[in-house]
Order: sequence, then C-alpha cells, then structure tokens
Amino acid sequence: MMFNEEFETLPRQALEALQLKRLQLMLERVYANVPFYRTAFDGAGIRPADIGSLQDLQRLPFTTKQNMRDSYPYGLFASPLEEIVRIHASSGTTGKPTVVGYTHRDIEMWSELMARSLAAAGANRGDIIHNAYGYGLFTGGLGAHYGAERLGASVIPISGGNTKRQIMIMQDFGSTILTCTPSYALFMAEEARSEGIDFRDLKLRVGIFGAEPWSEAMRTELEVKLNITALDIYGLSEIMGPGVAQECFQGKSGLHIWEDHFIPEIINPVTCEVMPEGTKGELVITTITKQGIPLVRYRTRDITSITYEPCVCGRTHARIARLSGRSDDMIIIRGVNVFPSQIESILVGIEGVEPHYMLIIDRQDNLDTLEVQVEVDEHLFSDEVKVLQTLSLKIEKTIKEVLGVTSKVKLVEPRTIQRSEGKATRVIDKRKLL
Ligand code: DLL
Repeated sequence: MMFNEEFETLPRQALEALQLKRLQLMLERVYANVPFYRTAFDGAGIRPADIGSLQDLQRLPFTTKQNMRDSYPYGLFASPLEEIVRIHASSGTTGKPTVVGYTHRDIEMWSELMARSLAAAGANRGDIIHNAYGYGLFTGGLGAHYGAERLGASVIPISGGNTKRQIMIMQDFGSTILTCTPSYALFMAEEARSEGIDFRDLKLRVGIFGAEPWSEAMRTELEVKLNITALDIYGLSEIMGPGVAQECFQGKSGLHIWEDHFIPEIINPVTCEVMPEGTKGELVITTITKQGIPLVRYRTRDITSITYEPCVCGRTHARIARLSGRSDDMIIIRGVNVFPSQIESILVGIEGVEPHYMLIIDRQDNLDTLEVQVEVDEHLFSDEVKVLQTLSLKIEKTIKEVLGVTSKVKLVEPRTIQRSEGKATRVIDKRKLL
C-alpha cells in the first residue's frame, strides 16, 4: 500500500510541472530571505524570474557543506527563528556541526515522506516498529519516529545502545520491523546468538537500514541471519534526514527519491558537469518545499546514478542506485580509487569471514599500505595456523584481482573489532596524521 498514492504515482509530465512551480516559488523565497543566495545568484547574473524550465536549474550555482559551515549556525535559514520548531545537527568529523532548522510545515513534510518510505518498505498500521536509530541531534531516530506515527504503526522509541535490552524488547513486544544502521543490526544478531537467542525465531519481517554505506552482499547476510527482507533507506540531515529516498519491497532495486519535494541531479564531481541518466557521479539535490533551510543544488558528495525507468511497484519517482560511498570517503591507495563498500562486498562473499572489518591505511617508505583487519568465525579461528594463512592469502588475492590493490589481510578473533551502535567506522587513515 502506498501512503500517498496520488503523489507517488503522478505521471512524469504532471510531476515536472509541479517541480517547476515549486522550484520557482522556493527560489523567489531564498532570494528575498537569505543573503547568501542573493549574493550567489547576483554573482552568477541570474534572477529567480530567469528560471523558466527545469533545465534552467543547471544555471544556478551549487551549495556546499562548506557554505553551511561558513554560515554557522543559522545563516542559511530562510525562516525567522520564531517559525523554527526543531533544530538538528550533524556532527562533522572536523570542526563545527552542520545545523538545520525545521518549521512546523517542514516537520509535517518530513513525517509524510518518512511514512511513504516506511510504507514502500512494506510497513502498515499494526506493525511494531523497533526504532533503534539514535534519538538526539542525529536525524535518524526522530525522523523514523514521526514517520511511523504518521503511518499509524506502533513505534518503540528505543534509540541505540543497551543491546541486551533491545533484544529482550524485540522478543517480548513482538517487533515486526527494525530500523537502525546495517552494522548495528548485524551486531544485535550476534549478541542475540551469544545469548542463545536465534533472531529467526523473532517476529521481525523487515529491516530498514541506512545512514551508512552497505553492500548487496551485506544485504544477503542480514536477510539470512535475521530472516527478514532488508531494504535500503537514504537521507542526510542537510536535505531533511532519513526518508529522502527509499527502496520499495516490490522492486528492491534502487531507491525512489521523492521528486515532488526534491530535484535530483548527478554531476561529475571534478568537472561539475551534469551527467546523463544511468551514469555514476555525485548526487546533487535541490529542495523545493522546505521552508526552514531550503537548499539549492546541494552537493551531497554521495556517489550514485539515477534511473527514470518505470518500477514494478507503480511509483513514478526516479530511483537512485545503492550509494557506493561518499566521494570524500574514497580512499586512494597508490593511485587506485577504492571505496570501503567494495572491500566489504569481497569479504562478505568469503566463507568463514564475518562482516566486521577495519581498513588501516598507512605510508611506509613513501608507499601507501592497506591492511584489512577482518574477523573470522570462532570455528575457523580455532583451526590450524595453516588454514588461516591460506584464507588470508585467498582474500589478498581476490582484493588484488577485483580492485587492483595490494593489501595485507590480518584475520582477527571474533568480536575484537570495535562495534558501533550507530554509524560504523571502517577506515583509519594514518597518512593524514603525518
Ligand atoms: O544519516 C540520515 C539517515 C538516518 C539516513 C537514518 C538513513 C537512515 P547524516 O548523519 O546527515 O544523516 O548523514 C548523511 O550518511 O550523506 C551518506 O553519506 C550517508 N548515508 C545515509 N544513508 C545512506 C545509505 C543520516 N542508505 C550521510 N547508504 C549521507 C549509504 C548513506 N550511505
């Protein structure tokens, strides 16, 4: 069942007409209310009234995370603080966080889009949604929470942490849907197993996982270990939070981006040229209905491609491919570009290896080195040294064959790589410390 069938199935022509109308209104608003945009548009010699088609969007300048940082905390807000009812922030790894504000109508819009997303994943009224995304400045917890309530499902606002209690509640309350990061879902399954609880005996049927990159191989792993359908959800706090795009359970191939509220583009991150349908590049999003902090051509840094092909589910909104990582997460090892998710795909496909890993990059004698630490299962760890050696050589060989980089694989004991209750850390780049 769709949450808002009329809008989710709008024919393309009507959808684009709506986008253009909303885009024009938003541009007028930011030009009038946000000095940053007025200066940027004036600098480019463009007035909102010059934008007469969706194609014209390409004439407008981009907005970056740095622009948001420079106007910390409220400089890009287009509504006065009296109209802002919620503030979230994303913790950057460096410097100040990025701050976003929502008007009452923004919260309504976000709740609807999150409700659409949950429904696209197969959630209904009557479902018990175990929401283990963190509540707080992070948008995951409250975003999924409001969406679940809007849908009319029962939401358990458990947030992250205290894994033993999570499992008890899931068992006792009969949770049917799990929302959390894919890495935390895996950790929960592992904790349950160590307590003699099999996740497959729970009532869970769907997992809605996002907030960090994951792979198809990880999907299979989660579906088997938890006996669920695992679906991908995408979002970022700058644009709204979770629910910007969602995979539908019928198609399970690409995430519908809610185009009546967002206009997506794919650009070449180096030349900034707009790329044709199907080509991989950086996702750029323009928000067309947000009031608190509308963003024009925001460079997400996330790498994906887009398709306008019809989907089996009947929704007409475009789909973005599984996010393969952020352009700034890309590791360059001796000139070869590698995303952690590519290494994850290789590791998860190998028998006896657990999907818990850490990539350590260093530089020795001016040469980049990549160490892949990965856990093996208990049974294998107690095996002879020779078996372990053969396995690490096999992994090194596969990484070399598939990605073209030389690595050193270190097999470690089960449960020694640090677990996360939210976004997992997969890379330690010691080169940056030099
Ligand atoms: O992570 C919002 C969110 C919460 C999305 C819960 C989904 C579920 P931020 O903390 O601002 O917001 O981080 C946004 O996380 O730019 C991507 O790099 C990454 N990301 C989010 N979802 C996915 C996904 C939330 N499904 C940043 N696959 C984004 C890959 C993702 N990366």
